Formats: sequence, C-alpha cells, structure tokens
Amino acid sequence: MSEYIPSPSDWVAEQVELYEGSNGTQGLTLRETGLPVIIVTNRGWKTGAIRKTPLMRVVDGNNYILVASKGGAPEHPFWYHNLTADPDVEIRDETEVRSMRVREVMDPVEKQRLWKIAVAAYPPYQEYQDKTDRVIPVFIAEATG
Ligand code: F42
Repeated sequence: MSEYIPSPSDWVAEQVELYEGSNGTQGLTLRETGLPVIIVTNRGWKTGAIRKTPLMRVVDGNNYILVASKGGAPEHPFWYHNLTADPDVEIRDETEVRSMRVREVMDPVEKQRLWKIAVAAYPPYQEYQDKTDRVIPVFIAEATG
C-alpha cells in the first residue's frame, strides 16, 4: 500500500487533515469564501504516492468538473500530471467518497459548456485564465461501475 504524502503547501495539507479527519464534516469550504470544496485522492505519477488535492466543488449532473487552475500559474499543477497518468481517483464530497474516472475535456464545445459552469461556481477561474497564456485544463470525473 503506497504511503500518503501531504501537500507541501501547509494550508492545503491542513484543509485535507481537517476535512478527512472529521469524516467530511469540517473544513468543507475554501477559507472565508464559504464555497464548497471536494478532496481528490490521486496517485503520484513519479512516486506512486497517494496525493490528496482539495479542489472547488463544481458539479455537472452526477459528474464533477476539475479545473487545473493553480491560481493562474504559468505551469500546470502536479496533480494534472498525476490524473493524466492514472485517471482513477477517489472523490470525497463531504461525507460521501466515490471512485471516479477522470478524462481531460478536449472537445472545445464541451469544454466551453463546462468552463461556464465552473466559472459560475467559482468566478476567480476566469481571472486566472485571463492572467496566463497557459490554457487551463478541465477534467470531468465520472462515476465508475
Ligand atoms: N487548485 C486548483 O488548481 N483548482 C482548484 O479549484 C483548487 C481549489 C482549492 C480549494 C481548497 C484548497 O485548500 C486548495 C485548492 N486548490 C485548487 C489547490 C490545490 O489543492 C493544489 O494545492 C494546487 O492546485 C497545486 O497542486 P500541485 O499538485 O502542484 O501541489 C503541489 C503544491 C504539490 O503537492 N507538490 C508536491 C511536492 O512535493 O512539491 C508534489 C506533488 C505530486 O503530485 N508529485 C508527483 C508524485 O509522483 O508524487 C510528481 C509530480 C511531478 O510531475 O513531478
């Protein structure tokens, strides 16, 4: 069983600790925004380690939209590479944990539709995209089985 390596970014690791440690009853929002957050458990493509990545909760029906924004940084977040290498993840949404499979959304029409939903849920995503020439990737996570 691979080990869990917490994020080196303290506030992120602390949110995961509180969210998971409370079985999905605390630490459920992005700090003072009050906006809901999910925890995506993914596998490090280099280390094989378990990584836990909080993301904004953006839903499309029963699916989740995962936005690799990283605050509009010039490079993708590491978890983008993890998901690309191994699309099988676990998503914790409060007390519910589901096995899901992700795929990067490549079709421009589908991406436009999902991007609109994501920006409506978390408007800063648009600011992030406006401030970088990196095209922010979007994944859709669908239930497996
Ligand atoms: N980030 C987003 O991109 N989108 C969001 O909607 C979002 C919401 C959010 C809400 C709450 C919260 O607490 C954080 C939130 N974040 C959001 C931040 C998100 O959780 C990540 O911290 C951020 O996106 C950066 O992702 P990252 O995977 O680049 O994280 C870094 C800090 C990290 O964990 N680095 C590790 C390290 O040791 O430096 C490596 C992690 C890793 O996956 N390593 C791979 C491995 O094999 O283990 C190898 C990776 C490689 O390519 O080398």
